[in-house]
Amino acid sequence: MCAYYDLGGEGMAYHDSDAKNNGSGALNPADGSYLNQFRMDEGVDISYTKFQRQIDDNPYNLAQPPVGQFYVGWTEPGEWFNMTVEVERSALYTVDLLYTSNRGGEISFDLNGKKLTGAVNILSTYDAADPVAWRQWHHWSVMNDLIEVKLRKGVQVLTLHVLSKGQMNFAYLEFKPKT
Ligand SMILES: [Ca+2]
Ligand SMILES: [Ca+2]
Repeated sequence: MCAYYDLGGEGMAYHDSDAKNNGSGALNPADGSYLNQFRMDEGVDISYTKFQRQIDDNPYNLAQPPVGQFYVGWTEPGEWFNMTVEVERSALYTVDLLYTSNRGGEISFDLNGKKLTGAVNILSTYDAADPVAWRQWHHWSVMNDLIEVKLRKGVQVLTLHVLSKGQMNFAYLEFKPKT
């Protein structure tokens, strides 16, 4: 889950363009609820899927996200975040991504601080048929086999970098062992 990126703050666990969380405690007002206040004092911008008024359960989805699914949004080129994971089994994994992207873009990954991939192209989920302008940020899709990564058993740190265009929402990465 991208919104469960590492602790440690700006410059250590992530880099974000502004110190404000534009989702938690802002777009989603601080009302005492877990969903609205999740990591509201962090710079990474977090929101969650809403199934009302066809926000994230809209007819332009290419994949249906779960309701109440946290995601990292308000992404800009140059931003990144670390995800420390406990790998149960050494294997070659394929990685799927649940996301939205209203203009396409590029991301890349590091593994344990070393470059893992070059620029990975993210397909746009823009759909001119949608009459609601802001909903271009809410057309969910899955990119299957986005990358392949050889992971060793134990604790590993993955970094997701936003390289170009931004405006992508990242919900989760799903790892499937290939070997
Ligand atoms: Ca921010
Ligand atoms: Ca941001």
